[in-house]
Amino acid sequence: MTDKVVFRKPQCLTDKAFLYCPGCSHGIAHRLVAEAIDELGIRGRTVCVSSIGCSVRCWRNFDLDVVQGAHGRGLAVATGLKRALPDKVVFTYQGDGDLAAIGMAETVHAAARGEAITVIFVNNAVFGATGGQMAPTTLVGQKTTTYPKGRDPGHVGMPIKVSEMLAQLPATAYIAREALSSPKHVLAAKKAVRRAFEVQLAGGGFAMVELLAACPINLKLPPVDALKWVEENMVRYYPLGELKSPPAAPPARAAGGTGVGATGGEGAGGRTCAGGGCQ
Ligand SMILES: Cc1ncc(C[n+]2csc(CCOP(=O)(O)OP(=O)(O)O)c2C)c(N)n1
Ligand code: SF4
Ligand SMILES: [Mg+2]
Repeated sequence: MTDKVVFRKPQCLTDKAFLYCPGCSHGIAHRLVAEAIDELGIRGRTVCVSSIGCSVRCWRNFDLDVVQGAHGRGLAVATGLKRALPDKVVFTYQGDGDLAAIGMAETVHAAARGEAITVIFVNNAVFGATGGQMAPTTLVGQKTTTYPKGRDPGHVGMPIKVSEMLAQLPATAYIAREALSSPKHVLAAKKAVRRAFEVQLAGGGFAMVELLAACPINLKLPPVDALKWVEENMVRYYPLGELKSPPAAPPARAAGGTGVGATGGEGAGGRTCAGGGCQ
């Protein structure tokens, strides 16, 4: 009798332990990305552009080629990679401080150009790695080290809904938001992550999945309560689901082109600081 394997570590993950705090959502996000790449059979030609937040050392955990994009520059690095090597599957893995604060310009312009890149955007509503400063995504009233009395919209404005903003750009192909707060939501997140890779493989343009995530250490909550906080507070402000999805066959684009209206081809082309100070 042979054993039937029902669950195992994805091939795309190394044997190295995650260095994240207990209850951190980055480990779940890594697993979903790894599973999607395994299932699509693209491990040999996928390149990750890593973040500079707590997940800066995701190269330890992804058994893939990984290039580190300086803080906020992930989508500029990924643009160069995809345009130079259009046969590669290129994705960025970025936090909210990275993608939506210092990297907002790179994000908006890569999306506006319709770069054929997959973006995994892990939004935990805070600069996790550097000790819990306010991010553009920090919720109203949420206490951070830089706004200890809570975010005051009269002073710093409302949190930015990045997915909604990018979905209205004509050249974006796929934009979805899911949460990593419960098994039901994690399953939905897995589908969205896979779809974001499929869109790139089918020759579509910019594809992003925003994953609402928990940073228990900076929320100063136990892991289970941090997940509840995501579900009760983040999901209320950042609604889940697909904001934009291409029809079954997404518009094709020319290798090396900028995406909009092009045809043919597959597409154009440390250290981790868990809860503490980082570079
Ligand atoms: C150019 C540059 N500026 C600032 C920093 C310091 N820095 C490192 S991580 C980080 C915040 C990361 O927050 P986020 O992207 O939300 O990731 P998280 O740790 O929350 O997953 C900052 C400001 C840096 N590494 N490089
Ligand atoms: S500080 Fe937050 S984001 Fe960073 S590893 Fe810890 S829980 Fe995760
Ligand atoms: Mg963050």
